[in-house]
Amino acid sequence: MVLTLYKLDASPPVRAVYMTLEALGIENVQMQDVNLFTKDQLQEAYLNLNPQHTVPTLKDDDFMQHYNKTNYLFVSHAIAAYLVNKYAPGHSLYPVDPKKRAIIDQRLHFDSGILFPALRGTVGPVFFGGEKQFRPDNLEKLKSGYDFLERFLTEPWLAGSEFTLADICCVATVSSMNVVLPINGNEHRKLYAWFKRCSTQEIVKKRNQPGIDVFSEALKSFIA
Ligand SMILES: N[C@@H](CCC(=O)N[C@@H](CS)C(=O)NCC(=O)O)C(=O)O
Repeated sequence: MVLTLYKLDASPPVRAVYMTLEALGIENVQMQDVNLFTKDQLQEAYLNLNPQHTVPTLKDDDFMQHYNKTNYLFVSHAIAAYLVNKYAPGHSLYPVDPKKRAIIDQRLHFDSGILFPALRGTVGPVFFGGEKQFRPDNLEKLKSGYDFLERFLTEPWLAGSEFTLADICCVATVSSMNVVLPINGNEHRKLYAWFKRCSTQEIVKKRNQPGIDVFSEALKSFIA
């Protein structure tokens, strides 16, 4: 198995893949930095790997052949699911039971379609557009994401009684949102408790927190 992960430590979707790799005990991964601030992702060589020019991108030499005979997979949720399916089928992070998996998939699509775009839309103008403040309408979208999560959380974890890919992918995003708009425990009680619960998980401490620290420092330097 030869895996290469194209990454940027501050990126929430990259951190979701880091946590998945850690949870599955996959260690043999070559790491390749992609500097979004110098627009490395728009270089032709990278576009050949990932026409959507995002991180993370996973190159798996054992993966099916695609365009240009390059082996790649992009979008963190697809990568996380692939890693479990390929290297630890049946793992509790992404169970095969259709009903359990359906709830996890719903949360993954929620992160992909609602939560992460809200975060990206909020920090993008600051990181890449020279703005010094978050726009109020974008902060409203973050709050709306918190409202949804508060209602999803009827059990300890986002997709039920077990920690799954739903928690991994959403906590990667929420931990960055929390830097921008701290979760208020009075207003979002269950979300606050879930976030604390996630933060005590070893994989979150080890593979998410360092990137959060980078994200947080970078954001401060752009806002200041
Ligand atoms: N839905 C994608 C989002 C990936 C994404 O937007 N990543 C950002 C960094 S956090 C990126 O690569 N931006 C550069 C670009 O879009 O050109 C995923 O889950 O992988």
